[in-house]
Amino acid sequence: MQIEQSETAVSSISPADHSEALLQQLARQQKSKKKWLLIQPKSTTSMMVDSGTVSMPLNLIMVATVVGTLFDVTFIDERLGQTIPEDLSGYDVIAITSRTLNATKAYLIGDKALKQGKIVILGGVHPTMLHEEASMHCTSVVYGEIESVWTELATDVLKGKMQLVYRAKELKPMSRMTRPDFSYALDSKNSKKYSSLIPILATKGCPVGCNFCTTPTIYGKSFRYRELEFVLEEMRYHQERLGKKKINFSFMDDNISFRPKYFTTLLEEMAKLGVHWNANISMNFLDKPEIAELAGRSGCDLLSIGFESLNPETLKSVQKGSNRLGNYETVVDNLHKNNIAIQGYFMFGFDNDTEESFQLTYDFIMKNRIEFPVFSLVTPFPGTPYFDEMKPRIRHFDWDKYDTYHYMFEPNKMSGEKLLSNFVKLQKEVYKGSAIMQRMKGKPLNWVWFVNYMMHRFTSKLTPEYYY
Ligand code: B12
Ligand code: SF4
Repeated sequence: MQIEQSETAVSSISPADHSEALLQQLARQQKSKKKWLLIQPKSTTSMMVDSGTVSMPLNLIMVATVVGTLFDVTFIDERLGQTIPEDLSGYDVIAITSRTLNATKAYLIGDKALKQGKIVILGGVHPTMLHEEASMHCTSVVYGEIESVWTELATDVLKGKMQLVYRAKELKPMSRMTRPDFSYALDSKNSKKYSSLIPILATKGCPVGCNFCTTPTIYGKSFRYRELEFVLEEMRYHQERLGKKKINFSFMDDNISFRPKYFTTLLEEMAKLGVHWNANISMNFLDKPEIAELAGRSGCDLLSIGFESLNPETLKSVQKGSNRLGNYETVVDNLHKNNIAIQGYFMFGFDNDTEESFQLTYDFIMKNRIEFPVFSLVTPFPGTPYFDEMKPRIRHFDWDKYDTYHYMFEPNKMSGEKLLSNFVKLQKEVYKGSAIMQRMKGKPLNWVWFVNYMMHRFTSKLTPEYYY
C-alpha cells in the first residue's frame, strides 16, 4: 500500500478537511473494513511491573473502543504471552502503545511493520513526550489521547494520507468518552492472566504540577471529568455482566480527588452500589476524618498515595505542594480507622537524601503500619522539567531502564553504592516475615497479604546489582 506522509511536523488540520460527516462518508465507502492490529508491548524489565498478573490496559482498551467504531480490531497484549505475527500482511494499520519502559520494544515492532509497508501509529506517554524520536519508528505519532484527534486520524487512514503528528488544538470534553469495550481484552488469548480488578476512569489530568510527572506536560493544568451518571452506569454494567454486586474497580485517574465536590458525590453514589474500589490519590484533603469515613463507606479497600519523601526540602524541590509532612500520620490514621489499606509510594535518590532518610522512612512505615510500601529510584522521565534539569547527570538513556528501578544519577549527599545498598536493605527489612506481621497483623485476609508474600519472596533475592 502506498502511504503518503505530509511534510509538516504537526498536523494543522482545517475543520473543512476533517469533519465528522466526511469521516462517516469515507467510512461507508470502505469496500471492506480496514484492519488494525493494536499492540501492548512487554518491556524487558526484570521487576514485577510487567509480569505475572498484570492489570488490564485501559489505555489500549480505549483505543480499541474508538477504533472499533469504524474498523476491524485485533488486540495483542504481549504481557500475556500473546505473540505478534512476523507476517503482518493481514493488517492495514499497526498501532502500538508505549510508555518509556517499553519504548525500545515498541520501536522495534514499529520498524518491522514499516518495512512491511504498513501504516504504523505510535501513542502513549513516551511517544507523546518524545514525538520526534518516536516518529523515526512510525508513520504517525498521536500526541496524548486518541479521542481528541480521532476524526482527523481516522479520516487520514481512510485517505491513506497521514500526518507525522496528531495533536489536538483542544481536548474534547470527557462527556464524549464512550464506555470502554472490555471484550477486546477479555476475549483475547490468556486473558485469565489479567488481574480481576476492573480499570475505570472518572477524571483526567492533575493540576498539582510535580516537576517529575508527565501529566502536567501532556495535559497542562486541565482537569476534566465524566458525568457521574456515566461512571455509575459503567459500574452497574460490570455488575450485571459479572452477575454480582461486589466488583473491584481500580481507578486509573491521575488524581481522583482533585475536585472535592465531584469526588464526594461520586463516593456517596458508589456507597449505594456496593462496589469495592482503589485509586491513586493525593493526600491534600484526606486529613479530614469525614472524607476517609466516606471513602471507607463507599467500598474503598486501598488508596495509593505518593508520600515520596519524608524530607520537607525534597518535597519542596519537586513541587509536590499537595504533601504536608505534618499531615502524613493523620492521613494514615484516618484511613486505617476506616479499614482502608495504604499503598505508599516512596522515592529514593533525591539530592537531599542521606543515609538517614532510609531509617526515617523505615520508622514511618513500621510505626504507621503501611500495608503495601513501594520503593522506587528517582527517575527523570523524558519530556518533564525534571528530566531537563537532571539531563547532564543522568547515567543512561537506555529506555529499558526507565522502570523506576534503575540507578539514574548520583545524589549530591551520598554515593551511588550507599544509595543502592541502603535501598536494598530497606526493602528487605520492610518485607521480612516479622515486619510483615507487625504491619499486617489483624488486617483483613485479602490480596494485600498476598502482595506482601510476593514482595517478601522478591525482595529476599534483591542485590544492589539489580539496579545498575
Ligand atoms: C493508573 C496508572 C498506573 C496503574 C495501571 C497501569 C496500567 N496497566 O495501565 C499502575 C499502578 C499498575 C501503574 C504502574 C506503573 N506506572 Co503508572 N500510571 C498510571 C496513570 C496514573 C494513568 C494511566 C492510565 O491508565 N490512564 C488512563 C488511560 C485511558 O489514559 P492513557 O494511558 O493516557 O491513554 C490514552 C492516551 O495516552 C492515548 N494512547 C495510549 N496508547 C495509545 C496507543 C495508540 C496507538 C494511540 C493512537 C493512542 C494511545 O489514548 C489513550 C486513551 O485516551 C499514569 C499517568 C498518565 N496519565 O498517563 C501513570 C504512568 C503511566 N505510570 C508511570 C510509571 C512510571 C509506572 C510504573 C513504572 C511505576 C512503578 N514504579 O511501578 C509502573 C509501570 C507499569 C507498566 N508496566 O507500564 C509513568 C510512566 C512515565 C513514562 N514516561 O513512561 C506515568 C505516566 C506517571 C508519571 N510518573 O508521569 N501505573
Ligand atoms: S500529584 Fe501525582 S498526578 Fe499530580 S502532578 Fe504530582 S505526581 Fe503527577
